[in-house]
Amino acid sequence: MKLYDFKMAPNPQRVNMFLAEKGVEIPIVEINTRERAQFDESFKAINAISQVPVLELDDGSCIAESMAICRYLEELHPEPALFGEDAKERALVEMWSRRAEFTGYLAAADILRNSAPAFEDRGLPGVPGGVPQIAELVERGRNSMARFFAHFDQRLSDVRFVAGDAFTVADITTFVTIRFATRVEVEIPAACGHLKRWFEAVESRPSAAA
Ligand SMILES: N[C@@H](CCC(=O)N[C@@H](CS)C(=O)NCC(=O)O)C(=O)O
Repeated sequence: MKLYDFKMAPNPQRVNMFLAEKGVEIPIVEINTRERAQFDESFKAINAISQVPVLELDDGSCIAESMAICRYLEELHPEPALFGEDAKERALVEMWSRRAEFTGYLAAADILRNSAPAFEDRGLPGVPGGVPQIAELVERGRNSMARFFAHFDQRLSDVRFVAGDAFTVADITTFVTIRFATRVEVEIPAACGHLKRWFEAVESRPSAAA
């Protein structure tokens, strides 16, 4: 098994943190997306849409999409359970993971990809011909992030972790999203004390450095 990965990029970071929480190591093949390695023909044979991460199994099958990879790894290494232990927990993990990804991660990605000079012509991932930046998406992304912060702060006023009592993959997606947003100077607002408390706790886990 091997993992096509780029440590600087947020979706690979979700898988890396997941693996660290499980205590599992997989050989890494670095695909440096800053140097456009995702567009090499050899990598396109691994993932036709030129995105990382990808897990290649020993039989040559390739699994892309961070959450598909994590679900596969969860089945191989069930402990600690990071997708929930029973029907209710699994549903809550799914609910909060999707909210983190759709309202948080995609907004942060919109801000970065549509404003950073390094992402000029890279408005969307994995498009070799380039995608122009759209300035309006930056403002929309900032507004979405503000709603995301407020919503998750409210949630964390009631519970220890995003999906409930236990640390799960929903915390991983939320944490990686917030850390990613700091690259475009979007920080947790001072008023979101519950979210800040939670972020500092997750940041101190060894897996955060994976
Ligand atoms: N939905 C995919 C998204 C993968 C993705 O967007 N990966 C980015 C790195 S975070 C990438 O490969 N970017 C290539 C590019 O910018 O062209 C997942 O969850 O893994």
